[in-house]
Amino acid sequence: MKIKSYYSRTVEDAMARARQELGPEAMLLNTRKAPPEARHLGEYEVVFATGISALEAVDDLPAAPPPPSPPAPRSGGDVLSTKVAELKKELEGMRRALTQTVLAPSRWAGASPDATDAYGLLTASGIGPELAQEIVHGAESRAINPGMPPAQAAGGDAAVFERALLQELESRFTVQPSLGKSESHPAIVALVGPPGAGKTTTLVKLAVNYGLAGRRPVMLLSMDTYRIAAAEQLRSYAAILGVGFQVLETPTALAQAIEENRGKELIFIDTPGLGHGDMDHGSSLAQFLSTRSDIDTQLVLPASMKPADLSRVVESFERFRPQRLLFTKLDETSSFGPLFNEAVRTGKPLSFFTTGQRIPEDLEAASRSRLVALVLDGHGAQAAFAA
Ligand SMILES: Nc1nc2c(ncn2[C@@H]2O[C@H](COP(=O)(O)OP(=O)(O)O)[C@@H](O)[C@H]2O)c(=O)[nH]1
Ligand SMILES: [Mg+2]
Repeated sequence: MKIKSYYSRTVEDAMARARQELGPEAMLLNTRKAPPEARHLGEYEVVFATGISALEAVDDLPAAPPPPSPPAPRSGGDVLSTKVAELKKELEGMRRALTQTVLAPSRWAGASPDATDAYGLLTASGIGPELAQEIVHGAESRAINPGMPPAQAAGGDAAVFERALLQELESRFTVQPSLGKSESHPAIVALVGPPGAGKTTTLVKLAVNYGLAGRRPVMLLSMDTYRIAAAEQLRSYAAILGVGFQVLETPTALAQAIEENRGKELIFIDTPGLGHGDMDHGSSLAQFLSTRSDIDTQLVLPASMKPADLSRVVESFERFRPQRLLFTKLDETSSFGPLFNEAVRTGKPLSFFTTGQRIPEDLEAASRSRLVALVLDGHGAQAAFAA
């Protein structure tokens, strides 16, 4: 067996060189930041082993009984089994000596046990493997502060790494918990999204917390004439709250209602929930909202949605040109990675989170530290919602 290190500016580059030279049989043992004494060779080091293919099973053997040996001349068998035992020992010792071992992408390891744990935590929360690796690399770079003693620089200090990880996660997305375009008065907010996402209830929560609570005059407009009686839900809330309410059938009527209510401070527009099959029904509204630069269109998405569905829904609502993402039902999931993935992938700021059915209480301004805490401790956060 032969062990060889490759150094380069990026892990990918070092891996590519190793694979080119050693071929596909070589086994990746370790990926890490190059130690300071080898840093001049490249920022990252990847370690490969070759010539172990016949012994791959050895990896799992220490606890298992040895397989029955085929009938062979006794002396030859002894030599072979001694050799195998020696190699097994060597391999096991090497594995322990390495701080981490990479055997499969799902068990990717960083430069330190902290990095490996972080990767496991991020992927377990639903963050995509590639993004999780990028984040851990980013955190490792942050943790290596040239002004620090080498022990900390090598990532030995768990607290340093943890802080770096939090900073790295927070740097990956933005939040903008506000309503309306800054240049527009009144503030006009339209909520769009799939059926049942929580648009109508969220709109009422926002109207109470950001309108009524601050004595700002509010108008509620509903374009939700797609389902029978859908607008009635909002009409009854408007009556309870004592705020103006109108149902509009067409974008032209909506534009006119906005003009008539210029004296208000906040105008909320509720829209029909459009599923995959009914996007055509929303095309004139999409056309209208995507071209009105004074309207702040926010895409409402349930945090509990499956990752693949989430991405598909985000794509299909692009025609509305939503500027921000508003996540609902955070109380219904314990993995917040998919939400994080979308925030990173789209680059759209997060505006608000809703955390339950209570109106108006279960609403939060989106915050970066909050989402990062949720990603890292989903189940703990669940208990907090339930409280
Ligand atoms: N658990 C939970 N349920 C919510 C939340 N927000 C809305 N809902 C519920 O989701 C359902 C659909 O809400 P609705 O506002 O009518 O969705 P819309 O079709 O997008 O307008 C209702 O039963 C709401 O009470 C939330 O944050 N958590
Ligand atoms: Mg609704």
